[in-house]
Amino acid sequence: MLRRFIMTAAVGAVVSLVAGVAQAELITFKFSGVIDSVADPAGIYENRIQNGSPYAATFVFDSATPDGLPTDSQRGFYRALSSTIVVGLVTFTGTDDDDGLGITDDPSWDWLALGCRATSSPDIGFASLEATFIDRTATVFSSDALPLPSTAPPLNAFQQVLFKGVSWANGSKFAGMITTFEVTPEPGTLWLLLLGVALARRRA
Ligand SMILES: [Ca+2]
Ligand SMILES: [Ca+2]
Repeated sequence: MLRRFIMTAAVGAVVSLVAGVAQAELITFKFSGVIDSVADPAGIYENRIQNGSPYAATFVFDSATPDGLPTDSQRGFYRALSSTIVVGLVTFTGTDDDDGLGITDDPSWDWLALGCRATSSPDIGFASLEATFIDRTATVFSSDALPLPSTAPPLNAFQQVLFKGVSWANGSKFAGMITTFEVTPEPGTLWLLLLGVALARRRA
């Protein structure tokens, strides 16, 4: 009897914990591809970013982050908790409040952008980086809410996608196609959810 009570209390605690986590879940936006255009007259990238370099980006959000444009129902902006983009042999790390996701849901097009101002390692100065996803059928989004893992569209729902970066000091820049795009819960959050399911099943 006591054991059953303890198990019930434990399951209740985990379910409460999972419910709390679900309300403020960490989610990641990831995209990747290959650089196919580099303009670097001063040679600051040397051989670290060049045609054919792969890149991979990760932006982390709190799913409960508020819309920074609350009075505009067709546009939203959601600040990221962190952003990291590895391009070739250079790691760019987002630095400030401009890091985030912009979304447009209006009659003429639906549009998603993930961008950041970033420092670089090895140090080649600050850069602005941005990925844009455009749907000219205006059907992939039905609101300006932050897309969650359950509602995020697949990459092929967009007709026009592009990733680009510009270095501030000298205008050196690069761009490339986007070949993967996914929105997922953070692994830690997923583990808690699975634990909750396992305990609930055991209880039943
Ligand atoms: Ca808005
Ligand atoms: Ca729309």
